[in-house]
Amino acid sequence: MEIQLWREILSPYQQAVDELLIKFNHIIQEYRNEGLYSPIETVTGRVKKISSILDKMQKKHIPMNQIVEEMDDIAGIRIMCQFVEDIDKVVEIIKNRKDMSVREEKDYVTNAKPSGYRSYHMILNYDVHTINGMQTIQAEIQIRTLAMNFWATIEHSLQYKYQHNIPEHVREKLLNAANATVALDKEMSSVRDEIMDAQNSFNIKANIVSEILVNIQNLYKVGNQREVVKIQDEFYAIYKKDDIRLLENFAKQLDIVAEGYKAQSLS
Ligand code: 0O2
Repeated sequence: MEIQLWREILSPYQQAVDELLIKFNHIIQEYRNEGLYSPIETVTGRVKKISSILDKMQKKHIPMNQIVEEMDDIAGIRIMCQFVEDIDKVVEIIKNRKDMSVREEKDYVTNAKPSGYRSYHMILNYDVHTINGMQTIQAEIQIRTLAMNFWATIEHSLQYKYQHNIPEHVREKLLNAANATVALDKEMSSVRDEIMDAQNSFNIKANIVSEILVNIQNLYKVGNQREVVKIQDEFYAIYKKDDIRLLENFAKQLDIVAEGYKAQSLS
């Protein structure tokens, strides 16, 4: 098939991947802006390579005119979570969205594949609006922990190296490694609350500090320079004390000062 035709076929898939990446990254941002722990750690996406599409068409006997209906992973999104529990949360977030409709779910977290592969898969119907109108395409979302992702990435490379015929002794090692990731995920879950607390305090502190710095920066433009330098020194002194409540109080006081200047400039 002509390259130009492939471009036309794949263009809405690229658009879907781009849009979905923005949406999932925005979810991460929203959680962090609120000083909350995000169930999504990172997200990646890709459009399947033409060579991989051709391989799959051959393997599954899919004719060219059926690929939109029958190939569900041309647009692929991978969501990485820190903890197994986060996977359920992400599934719930996706199910509650009006712009993504779930077609199919495969739970390889509860039911690992014989290879040891674990991941939660969702096939979505997703509408893309292009200059040629709206098109509904399928997208595959793989949701997994960082440990599951580590294993799957290595195993995928080995599948490629051995052309899907991994020798028995290597397969055995991979199964042992898969069991180790199950144990690792379990251990991590047992300290989840503590890790989340630490990350929440980190996010809260980072948000307060950035709020304070924006306020100080704005005061430089409108305030008395000497007073602003004094405020800045005060901030450094409080920051060194490493006490979130002191920082919160300081941010509140600074808000009042900033409001005062705003009122002055308006009157
Ligand atoms: P790629 O190169 O990642 O795109 P099939 O699509 O025929 O493989 P099915 O039932 O349609 O099988 O979908 P399934 O089993 O849910 O697998 C879809 C994708 O999940 C695969 O896409 C892989 O990305 C991933 N996956 C499934 N099983 C394994 C596994 O044992 N190891 C690893 N590393 N990944 C797996 P592709 O097209 O096979 O590969």
